[in-house]
Amino acid sequence: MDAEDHTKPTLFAKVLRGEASSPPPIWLMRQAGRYLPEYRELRSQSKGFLDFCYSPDLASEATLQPIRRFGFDAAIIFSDILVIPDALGQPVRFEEGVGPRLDPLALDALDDLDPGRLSTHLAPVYEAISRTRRALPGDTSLIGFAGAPWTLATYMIAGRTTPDQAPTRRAAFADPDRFDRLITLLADSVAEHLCAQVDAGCDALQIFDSWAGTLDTLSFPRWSADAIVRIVGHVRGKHPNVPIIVFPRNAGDRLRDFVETVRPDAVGLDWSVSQDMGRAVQKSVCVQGNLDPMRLVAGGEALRRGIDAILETYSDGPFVFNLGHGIVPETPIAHVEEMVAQVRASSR
Ligand code: 1CP
Repeated sequence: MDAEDHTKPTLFAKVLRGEASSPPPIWLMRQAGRYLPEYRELRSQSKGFLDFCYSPDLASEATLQPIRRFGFDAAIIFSDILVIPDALGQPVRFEEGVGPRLDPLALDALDDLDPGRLSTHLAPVYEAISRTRRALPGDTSLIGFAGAPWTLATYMIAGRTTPDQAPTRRAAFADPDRFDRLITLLADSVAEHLCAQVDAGCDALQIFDSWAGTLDTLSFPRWSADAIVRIVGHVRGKHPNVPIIVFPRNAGDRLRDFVETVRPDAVGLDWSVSQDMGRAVQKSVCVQGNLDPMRLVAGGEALRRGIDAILETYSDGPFVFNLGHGIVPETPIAHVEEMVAQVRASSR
């Protein structure tokens, strides 16, 4: 791939700013990863998953692989949301077939976290971004990302994935003042990391609040929406023109208030978001996503119908084609090719 001029706004950037496009731009959450044989081959060259993320050559190559294969409109830098706790001094390990493992953080040990380490610890991520930007075609955007404070806190406090985030909900309700301090520390760390990714060459950002749906009605505004408001404020203060996508997974009927409070440039729709809700939020911001990743695994009629329904619902306004959550490792590559072809052949 030849590096080209990337000073012109890409199709993806124009749509995030509110233009409608048919066909829409397309990329996939977790588009680099285990469903690609070339990723599995590259990954076997590195011992641990985080070592892989901190190797600029490998991380950059993994970012470019799905772009070469499918020509997506945006690349997302190959990294992980858990680099933030790792950088703050709470080491993260990934166990094969098990997932992330951390020594659980107690809320009375917050002073052990050290935001002063972020920029040095994460320097390899920024190096990977600069290399990737140079190698990408000019019409392909490069997305930087981070986890939202609530989602990061769930891994830091439980030390692992849990189905309903009960350990973190209990800890937060038991000691809300200390939990607020953790959320604020994370919001400021995330804002710093996102700004550094823009400085290194990213032209759009996504904030993943993958576990937003586990918060109750009282705590959702405080620990999901308000924490993200703080991040968006900091990032826009430094980089007013870089579009920000926020993905509050399973926010349910709180999505409308979330969008009004956070005012992102775009909002990611998980696959449970109804057409009515999706269209209502699309009146004020660009929407992205909504396709159940299992339709992409199944393929055939289930996939074609799912794609058609989403294009029909959202193509009149600003819309980015994507899944309602990350692509799963068992996804057949042929189904991804068919999906890209169907989306690119569509027009209003
Ligand atoms: O060895 C491997 O290949 C491990 C699998 C893997 C991959 C490919 C992990 C471990 N992380 C990643 C990369 C990753 N993670 C990206 C890369 C860029 C791309 O999208 O192509 C991104 C954006 C993420 C973001 C991420 N990591 C999220 C938010 C999105 C989501 O899926 O909700 C979360 C929650 C994580 C934590 C994480 N990292 C890895 C795993 C298996 C998990 C999830 C564990 C869980 O289910 O809680």
